[in-house]
Amino acid sequence: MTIQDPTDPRQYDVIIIGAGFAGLYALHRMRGMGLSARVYEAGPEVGGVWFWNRYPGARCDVESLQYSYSFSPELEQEWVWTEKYATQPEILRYIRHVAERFDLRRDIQFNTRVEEAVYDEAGARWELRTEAGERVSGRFCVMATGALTVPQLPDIPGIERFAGKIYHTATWPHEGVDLSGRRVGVIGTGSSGIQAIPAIAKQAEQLVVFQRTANFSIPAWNGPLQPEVQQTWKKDYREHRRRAREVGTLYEFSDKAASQVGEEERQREYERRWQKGGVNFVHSFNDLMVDKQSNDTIAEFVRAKIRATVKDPQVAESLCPKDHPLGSKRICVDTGYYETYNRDNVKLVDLKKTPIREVSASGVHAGDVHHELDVLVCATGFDAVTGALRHIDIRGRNGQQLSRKWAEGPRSYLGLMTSGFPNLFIITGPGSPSVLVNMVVGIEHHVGWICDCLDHLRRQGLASIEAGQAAEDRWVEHVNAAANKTLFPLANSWFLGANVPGKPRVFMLYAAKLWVYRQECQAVADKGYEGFTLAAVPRPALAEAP
Ligand code: NA7
Repeated sequence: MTIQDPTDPRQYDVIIIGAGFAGLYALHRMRGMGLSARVYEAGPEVGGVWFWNRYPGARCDVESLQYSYSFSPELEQEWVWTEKYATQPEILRYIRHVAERFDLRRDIQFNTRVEEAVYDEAGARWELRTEAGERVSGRFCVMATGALTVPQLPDIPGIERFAGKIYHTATWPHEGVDLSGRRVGVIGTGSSGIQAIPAIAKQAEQLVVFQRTANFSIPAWNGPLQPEVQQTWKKDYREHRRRAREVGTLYEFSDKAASQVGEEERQREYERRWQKGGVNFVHSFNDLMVDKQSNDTIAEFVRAKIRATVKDPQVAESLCPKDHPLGSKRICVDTGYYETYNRDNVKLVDLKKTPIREVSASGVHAGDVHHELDVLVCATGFDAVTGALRHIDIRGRNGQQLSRKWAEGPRSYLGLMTSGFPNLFIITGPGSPSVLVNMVVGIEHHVGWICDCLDHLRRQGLASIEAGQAAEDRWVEHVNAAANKTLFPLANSWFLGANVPGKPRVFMLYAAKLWVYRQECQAVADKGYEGFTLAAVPRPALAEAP
């Protein structure tokens, strides 16, 4: 028996917002539990961030064999990845394949942006309103809205006067952009800029890069994924997945501290890791994210690589990051990024020395120089982690607005729920490891926890769960304490909301090891959802398990 009201087809057990990796898996699992679930997706297709981010060079910086669902052994065996790091089109093909294979589309409503979600206390339901005015309701609401979904445009004087085309990397035109013969400016040198710049440099007549903060980037050494490598990995997939659940991504973690080995051993290890490439570099030693002096040694290694690669010493010096520890901003992974600055058609503008004064119809004025441009590419990032939630008017008990509650920074319990907002779950939201680990692993964990929780409510004849205030306060302190043990707070990063003017500066992620976090979540569940308030509201219990 389902509790869906047969007289009103728009009443569901669960409403899921977003049809990216998180929303699709939540739908699959909840449908499997016999719940009526409906997904609302603003875009016209599945994929979330992988649907929108189509800029030249866009690819994942987690290896493709790991950046995929683990819930179906058949799926992981049948899907064949072509490169070590998958491109955006390949990841989107994979997500589409998952939607078809598990027949998910029939429960997804596309082109539907949810504008408002209000908790009706009397009925114990979430009432949602879409942009088009449609109203739907669900006993539970799952925010699968993603951490990097609200693009951040730069607030530069005069930008609206620019006569050429302006593109943001996160909303790149689906038909592509022909940049040949064009004078292109790129603002931003985070992961997106660092991936896009080498690709744009090959197409454009001239490329001017406007850099506010130099970033650390590690070579990907990307290439075709050899069939024998893939087959060997797939033979052991269960074990790889089991270990990934403990650590997020199967990097090679070191049990040595950089501070405890000699200079020669440090350099040897850094060089070995550099030659392997990718984010794994950050794990060369186990104290790099907690000991500034140790971090200085790896940061200097990368600066030496930049100086050895970039021919113009002044340009090389501008490209050397000096104002934040390596890894305290999201480390970048590139293909030929620093080499790109040796091309004749590429110029770097160091905004620390020559800030942008204004944008005019014909280009960008930085310092005393006017750079004539036909196209401006903003690789300026996102209103990250909380952005998508801030853009929906979410109101909980007593009409409390989530954006008001989080005005001084997000507050959650386990990163999964927030007090005053019963039956509202957030996937990979603030207060959880979120973007600090492989997102697919984090998503599968959260969806699994939420499904176990719904199952518990159903078995106990309960219908409502809400984070307790005291438990939430303790969790927020715990998350802050974990961050303060690391070097993360030393950078002006989007992890802290520092890239969005007016956003409170709070480290939004839980920086503990993934296995610690998973154990903490499990312990709470094992103790009957300790710290949460569970209630049997006067409504029928959830549908019985099939
Ligand atoms: P990021 O990492 O937030 O990078 C944005 C870049 O844009 C960064 O270099 C910013 O400099 C720069 N920026 C932002 N606003 C301005 C203005 N007004 N003027 C000049 N430069 C500016 O976003 P990405 O899209 O590259 O990457 C996001 C994540 O997506 C990535 O980490 C992966 O996980 C996938 P700043 O450093 O703030 O000085």
